[in-house]
Amino acid sequence: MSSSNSAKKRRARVQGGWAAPSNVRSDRDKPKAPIGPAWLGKNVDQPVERKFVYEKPEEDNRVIPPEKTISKPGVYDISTEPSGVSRLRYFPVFIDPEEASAIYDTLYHELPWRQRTDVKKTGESFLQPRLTAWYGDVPYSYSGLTHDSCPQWHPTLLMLKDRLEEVTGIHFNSMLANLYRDGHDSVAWHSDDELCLGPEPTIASLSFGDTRNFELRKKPLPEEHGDFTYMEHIKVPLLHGSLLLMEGASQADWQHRIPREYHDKEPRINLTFRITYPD
Ligand SMILES: O=C(O)CCC(=O)C(=O)O
Repeated sequence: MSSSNSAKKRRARVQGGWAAPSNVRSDRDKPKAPIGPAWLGKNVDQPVERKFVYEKPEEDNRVIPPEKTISKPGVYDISTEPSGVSRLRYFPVFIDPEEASAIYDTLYHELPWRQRTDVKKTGESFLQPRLTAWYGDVPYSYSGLTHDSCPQWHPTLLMLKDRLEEVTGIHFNSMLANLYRDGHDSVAWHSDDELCLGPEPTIASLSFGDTRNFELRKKPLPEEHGDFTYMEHIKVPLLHGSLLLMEGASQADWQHRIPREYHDKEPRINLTFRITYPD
């Protein structure tokens, strides 16, 4: 349907319209000169009774759900859909603050941090507003950029990977590190749903440094055309030394981001451990 036709239809839905039986042509559509024998147009040319029909505009009674905050340790089933349960597990003190500070210093100085170029859906490229580093036997590609494989893990990362494996029972083989230099650094709404991460990836996210808000929003149904207004929103202020696990359908059904802050923030390092499968 063309956009002008759909605009007309929309107006008619709100204000009402001149209705005629749908199997009858309007005067405007009538052929100028008779085509074919007279009997052919017999029914078509009957005078039509038309009356104004008022249609009440559809009411939108939905309410915007209030944002929820997760700050206590626990297991949170944030949604259950045909795709499965989306589950978060939050451990605010996974590593005690003193050890977390030592880990932060090591990673800040010793990881090969780089600012990479990302590509928007429009094809426009831009510098990511954060620094990153990738470790894994296989390369990792998303939104037009590729992190080369890096199988030589830093010893501190290996130690953390072992600790996570003890707690989760999962043998992670890759890790994306993010360094947010200050409150201006951020990561935009996205899901970690690349094919190479498998269908229901478990992502283990460790945080060091200043607290930043990790936000999640539920994905709308296709008929909402990307409108997130009425979708649930959750905020998790990720503390120094905390662990957040995202499991099940949490990448299929939710997006997440670290928004830019409008007041001063110290740097923060985030490590997201994953299982990555070769293409
Ligand atoms: O910094 C964070 O906590 C989130 C990082 C993230 O979303 C990602 O690496 O995909």
